[in-house]
This record gives sequence, C-alpha cells and structure tokens, in this order.
Amino acid sequence: MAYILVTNDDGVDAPGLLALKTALDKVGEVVVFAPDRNWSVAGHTRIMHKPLRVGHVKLLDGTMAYTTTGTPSDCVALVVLGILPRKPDLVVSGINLGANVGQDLTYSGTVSAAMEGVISGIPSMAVSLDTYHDGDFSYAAQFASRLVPTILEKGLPPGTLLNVNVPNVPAAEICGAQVTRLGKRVYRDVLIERQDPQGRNYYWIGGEPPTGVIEEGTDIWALAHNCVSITPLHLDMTEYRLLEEMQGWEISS
Ligand SMILES: [Mn+2]
Repeated sequence: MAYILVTNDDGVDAPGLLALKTALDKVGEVVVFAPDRNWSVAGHTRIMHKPLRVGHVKLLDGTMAYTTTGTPSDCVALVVLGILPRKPDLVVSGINLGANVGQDLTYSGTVSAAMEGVISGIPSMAVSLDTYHDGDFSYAAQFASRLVPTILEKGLPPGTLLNVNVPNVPAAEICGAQVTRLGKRVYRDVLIERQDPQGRNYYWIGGEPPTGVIEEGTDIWALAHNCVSITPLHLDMTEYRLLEEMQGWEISS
C-alpha cells in the first residue's frame, strides 16, 4: 500500500487537511505531518536559524498527527531526512483554503511543500479549494483520492509536480477536470498607512481578494468555468527562449 505524506500550510487543525487525510485513507497509508500554525503565503520558507520542535496532536477523527514549529517545507524535509522510518511514496499538500493559480505559486506555502517533495525525488501534488472562507472540502477531497492512484500508477517525471485547484461548488455543478497552464493573477493590494499610539506610522498591505485574466486553457479559466484545474509544473524555471536569444547578446565580462 502506498505511503502518503499529507501536509498543508493552513496548520494541522485546518478542516481541509482532515478532509484530505480522510479521503486518502481509502487509497493508501496516510501519515499527517503539518505545521502547528498557519503559514499561508509563506512561500518556500525553511527555518534554519532556530531549532524545530516536533510533537503529536489528535485530529478530529481521533487519529494521531505529527506537528512541528516549522514551515510546510520543513514538514516535508523532516520526514525525508528521517524523522519517520519510511520515506513517503507521495506528498500531498492541502487542501488549501484559497486557490493557488498563476503567480500565486510564488507565494504559496501549499505548493512549496509539494515542491519540497519534488526536490527530494518524491512525486508530489498540491490541492487547493477556490474560496477564502467557509469551504466545502468534500468534493475536492474525493477528487484528490481519485487522482492519487493514477499518479502512483503513471508516476511523475523528475522535477515535476501537479497543482490542483477545485471550484467551491457542489459536485453536481463541477464541469469536469481540465489539464491547464498557469494563468495571470490580477492582484488588488492596497497600502494602508496608520499610526501607532506613539504616533509612528505602520503599514498593512491589504485589499480585495485577487481576480485573474480569464484566458482559455489556463487554471484561472478552468475555475471560472467550474472545472477542476490540474497544472503540471516543473521546478526548472529557466526561460529557454530568452536563454537562446541571450546567447547572441554581447555581454562583457
Ligand atoms: Mn493556506
């Protein structure tokens, strides 16, 4: 039976984690190892300057989970480096509260945990639900449990991971699953300036949730049409077309 590591960036007590774990229990032997707090939008942070603590907590289904003071990527690294006796066959990160599409990937702790798995040579997948509040994770969890056996059977090439985003609608309204490319997010961040009681300025970066450019074939298009989006990603971020063009630049050394 496949040994599956489930982690997330919303923290070990997040409902999306439990939904994912419960669904994957049916397709493998699941171990949960997740951060003790919310690390959303922490990207690929790794903690190198202070010790990591590891403990146990009981999930709401009564099963035991590992938790740490570290980040989502630390969770994967701790497991791979030997905290658990066995290396997982698959890393699944999620289910995140909030889509991870387009440029979100550069901020995402959820996707970074899956990237950490890939760096260690383990097939990995990130799963996110397209809502920022009151998510119904049931369909997304079922979908993940149907996709996992396919990934285990077909495998993923080295350096690659799957980024899955699921619309937050009832199962009957899902149009199907699309294999997509990354789209373009449109962020609506605003700078909020306030004053502390000592009269010094401080800042919040706030604003409305992001929207996106609805271009056919993208992850953003799929979600806008109530389709599950599956984007294959590669850790090689080289821009090969520019690389070729730059061979012709005269760059003096
Ligand atoms: Mn999150």
